[in-house]
Amino acid sequence: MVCVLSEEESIVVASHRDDIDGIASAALILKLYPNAILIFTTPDKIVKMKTRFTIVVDLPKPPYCEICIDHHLSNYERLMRTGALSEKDLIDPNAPSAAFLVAKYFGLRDKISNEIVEMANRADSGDIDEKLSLLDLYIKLNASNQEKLKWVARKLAACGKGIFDDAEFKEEIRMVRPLLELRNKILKLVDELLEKNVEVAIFDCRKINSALSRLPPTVFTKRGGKVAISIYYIDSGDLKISIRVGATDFEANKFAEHYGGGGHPKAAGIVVKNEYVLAHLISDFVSKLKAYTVAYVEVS
Ligand SMILES: [Mn+2]
Repeated sequence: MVCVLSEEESIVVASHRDDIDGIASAALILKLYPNAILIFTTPDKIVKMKTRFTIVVDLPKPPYCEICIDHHLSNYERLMRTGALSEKDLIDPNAPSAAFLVAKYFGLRDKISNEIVEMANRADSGDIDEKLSLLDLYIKLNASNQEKLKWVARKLAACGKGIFDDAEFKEEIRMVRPLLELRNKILKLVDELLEKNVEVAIFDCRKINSALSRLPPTVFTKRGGKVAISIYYIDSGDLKISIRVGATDFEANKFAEHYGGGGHPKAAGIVVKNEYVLAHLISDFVSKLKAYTVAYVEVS
């Protein structure tokens, strides 16, 4: 599928702000439309936005959107259910990444585009080496900084995997290096819990850098754990709970909705106003999953 948009000046693109796939998808669009207006955001925010988007990538389709390109099953199911899927959209839950679909949609086959897609595919499948980890952490650390995210998307569009040899990029990621150690520690911790047959984990991430706060439950459920949550602070100073679900029928969104949060069955989030609500929420969570072996872990 090759699609060429005409009026480049008015192209507004939204992409996922938190990971390599989102930034890689934006980078591919920049290769075609260097003057596109980029907005990096989150799944919960995009669906409430009233902006007219030309292209929305790696995110659920918002109300005013010409083309949505995504690989999340939850987005696909929602669009099928609401009848909001259009002929211009490309939603393939079997695709290895959203960037893969962007390249396919626009017929991008040059060397740099292929490298960008490969990086996104590896990142989304969890096949991450040290270099990709640094890029991922850099993105997470700058998740609320639009300018930094645009900068890295442009770098990626210009250099492909050559970004890792770029002097400016190397300088930028120096501050990320210390986090790499913590990241490896978290991966080891998760494996140890799974070896001990822990099925449900509560990760208290209040003491670690917020760039890594959602990593423990994500990896835990990807590697065989049933359900996991992490507790951490967000920019507003409020507490946030992220819920991730593996191979079990516990529904993250149902649980989250009860506390004013939301999401989909496999991933949801809740903003908690105080410690009292947090205590209640955790005891409720544990009692709903009492059939499993539950562990509480303070990550530091
Ligand atoms: Mn993705």
